[in-house]
Amino acid sequence: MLVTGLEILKKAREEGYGVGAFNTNNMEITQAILEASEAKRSPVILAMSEGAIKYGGGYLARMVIEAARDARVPVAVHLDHGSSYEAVLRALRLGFTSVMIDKSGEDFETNVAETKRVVAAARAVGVSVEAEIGKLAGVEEHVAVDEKDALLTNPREAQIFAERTGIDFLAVAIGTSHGPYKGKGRPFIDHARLKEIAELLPGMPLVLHGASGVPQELVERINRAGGNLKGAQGIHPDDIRLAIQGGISKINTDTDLRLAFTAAVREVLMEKPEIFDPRKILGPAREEMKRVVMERIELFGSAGRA
Ligand code: TD3
Ligand code: ZN
Repeated sequence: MLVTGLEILKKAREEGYGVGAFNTNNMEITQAILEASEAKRSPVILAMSEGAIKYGGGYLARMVIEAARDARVPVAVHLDHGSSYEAVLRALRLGFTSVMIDKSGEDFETNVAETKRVVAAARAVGVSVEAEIGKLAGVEEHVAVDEKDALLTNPREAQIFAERTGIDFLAVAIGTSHGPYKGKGRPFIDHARLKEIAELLPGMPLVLHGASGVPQELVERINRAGGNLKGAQGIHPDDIRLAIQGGISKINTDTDLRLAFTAAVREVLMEKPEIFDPRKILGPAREEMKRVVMERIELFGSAGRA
């Protein structure tokens, strides 16, 4: 059933578990996410970026929303990293039940003002809003400590931002980054900073972007089957568990599904050179992604919560 993002995340925050927001841009990914969530009796968030909406056209977005309606678990359809008021309005018109406006790259006052406009529009049609404060990308090991501090979310600023904008959930920067290269060894996650933010924003569901685990087993399979993903590294499962305890309710995962898809497709094409039926190539990829989503659901603690 299709529900708002807040309906899913409010309960998650109160009961102390995380819910996965998995990115989709085609039918097989959508099916993998929903089949896994139904199998685990877990609520779930289907995320689409502007790029994904553009790639698939309006009918892909409508298909994703239809699939969410048909699902036997609560599903929110969410705009990921909306870049403008106009992009949010397009998502609202398509029927999304949750939107993110990401003006974290702008100065604080611009971020507040733009986010407020989106909250006003979304509120009018009962849709939940996520916004971001702090910067995710570029938190590399060679960045100096004081620079790092400037990039990560400032707890007091987060509190003021949430009060002034009226958002429903807040994305924070605590050391994660997008994509398969998140740092060397175990990337540092600033749990102390998260604790401060959560204390200043009691009850507010917090969002962790760039949270993929980048399973080494998948990286190795991709590399063995002709890929090249040297040095890929994700967020440690213990850091995900700790972050959920610390107030994170929505955990964004895209890279892990891309890796699962790529591993399966590479292996099928390499091991079965006689096949040419798209279903025989994409079917195994769907199964591999489903397996990854089920694992993530177990890690987040959302199994059985639907
Ligand atoms: O917002 N997203 C998904 C889009 C990022 C492109 O991969 C995330 O925060 C997912 O992060 P991750 O760790 O899966 O790249
Ligand atoms: Zn993100």
